[in-house]
Amino acid sequence: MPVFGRVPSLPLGLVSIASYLRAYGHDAKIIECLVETNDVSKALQEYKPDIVGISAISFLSSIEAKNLTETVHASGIKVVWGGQAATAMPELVLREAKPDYIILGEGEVTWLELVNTLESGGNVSAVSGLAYLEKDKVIFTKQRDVADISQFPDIDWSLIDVKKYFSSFFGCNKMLYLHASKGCPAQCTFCSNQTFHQHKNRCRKPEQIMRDIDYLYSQGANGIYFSDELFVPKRELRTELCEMLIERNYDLTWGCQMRLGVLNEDDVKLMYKAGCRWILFGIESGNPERIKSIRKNIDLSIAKETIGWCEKAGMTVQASFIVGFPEETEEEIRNTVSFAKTLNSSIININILTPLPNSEIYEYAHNVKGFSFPDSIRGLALEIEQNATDKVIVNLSEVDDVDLKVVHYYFHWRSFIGKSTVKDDSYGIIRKLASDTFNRIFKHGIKGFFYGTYASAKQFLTVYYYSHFHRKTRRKYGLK
Ligand code: B12
Ligand code: SF4
Repeated sequence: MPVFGRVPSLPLGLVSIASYLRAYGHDAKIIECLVETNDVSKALQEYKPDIVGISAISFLSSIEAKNLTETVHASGIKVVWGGQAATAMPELVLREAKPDYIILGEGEVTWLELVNTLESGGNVSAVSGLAYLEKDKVIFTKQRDVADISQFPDIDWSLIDVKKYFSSFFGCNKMLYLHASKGCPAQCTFCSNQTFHQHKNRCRKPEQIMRDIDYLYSQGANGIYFSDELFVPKRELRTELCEMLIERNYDLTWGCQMRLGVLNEDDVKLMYKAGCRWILFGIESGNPERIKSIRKNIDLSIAKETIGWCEKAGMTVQASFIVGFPEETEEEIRNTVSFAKTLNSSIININILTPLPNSEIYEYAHNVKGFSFPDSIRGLALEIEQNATDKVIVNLSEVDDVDLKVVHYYFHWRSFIGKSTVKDDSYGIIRKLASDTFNRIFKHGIKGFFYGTYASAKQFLTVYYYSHFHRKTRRKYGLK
């Protein structure tokens, strides 16, 4: 039974780990609670696994992961957690949810070593990349280096039915996530990805990515959102992939996340020809000093030109900014707003800073503002993660909370009503977003319809309130 109000999304992490295990001679199966079964006990009785891995990419999903851990333990089976959230707060997870082990960072290689060690009766303390409790003490084994993912086996798509994960995004109604590369070499102080990927970008082989796209397309997919923090920064690999896509000439569009300074105009034209129709640039601030202090390490002076190339080619560009940095002033925010407006990107996002676990900015929030994360999974999920970019979780700046919200929601509203500059597309962003929302609402039955309508209406009213009232604040930041 689909969990009410939640859209299932391709569990790429689990698929990648299970494919890896199968390639090395182990049996593996994916039980997807969102689309396949709610009766995990029954599934366990049927399959009889020796060990169960649970994916905890977020604290929101960790609430269910905790219940699931109890169910699996009740069948006398060992439980391993992995994913971004489990890696970010291992001690809390070990003490509260009580999995037997947490695999820190990427799961493939560690999982294989762990099952081999358990099978042979070896000592798990020799397996790098693990955290576990021993006599109430948290043990961390040696840190594991990130893997060379270009050497990973092909994804075994027989593990799941990809059609169950189609969702709507940017006009595609059968969109799926896929990873082409992983990690980002930059070291932004507000980002949590850097610890996870140890500042290293690694790319899968272009022909391997293409085999995945061939398969997903054969199953009916008409959109791919590359989940990479930074989409294939190496030009030769990106070009190889784009050329294969051009040769295939599929009726399929895709989107990705990029950093300023990676693409030149020819790259942009090639990506467009290969089907790229939406692209996100994280720019964060319009102030060069702030760019330096958050170690974003981009050149703001090329932003307008780069975005111009993409928009001219026909892509919808989302330029993403943050307000609420430590000691940020009104003037700084005004500069960011006016800089953002000069870029002529189809969508401008201005999010409110949230200190994330494992980010350097959390240290500041903690040491200077006395901020601490809630000490429970539920607290982290509901107080921090849920709608994080819409809420002021801790205000590190020198402006009022309401100022941050007005700036954030004003741009939200603009993207609601904005017209897409996509050249070969006759409808605007609002129609795209509305069609995506309706598709999602209708796909999930009557309960989904009411929940979706309620959530959308609530969101719409909040956006409307902050973007249309508070005139004085709007004027202060040059928001007409
Ligand atoms: C696609 C995606 C989604 C999809 C869901 C993907 C899915 N079903 O797995 C959707 C859109 C639904 C989504 C939603 C959310 N997401 Co999200 N998402 C991503 C994204 C862009 C890619 C993940 C991915 O598929 N990567 C490719 C696969 C191969 O790698 P992977 O998932 O990391 O898996 C590897 C490891 O994590 C580990 N692993 C994963 N699972 C397991 C399980 C076991 C047992 C083991 C051993 C290891 C292991 O091994 C895997 C293989 O190497 C990441 C950012 C990123 N680039 O990683 C954010 C990210 C994971 N999301 C994030 C967040 C915050 C959310 C939301 C809370 C956002 C929100 N406010 O609503 C929700 C929560 C949804 C939920 N119910 O959990 C954060 C997590 C931050 C954190 N906790 O530290 C990330 C890191 C983005 C960010 N930088 O802020 N997300
Ligand atoms: S460029 Fe993006 S992914 Fe890379 S460290 Fe900065 S915020 Fe994180």
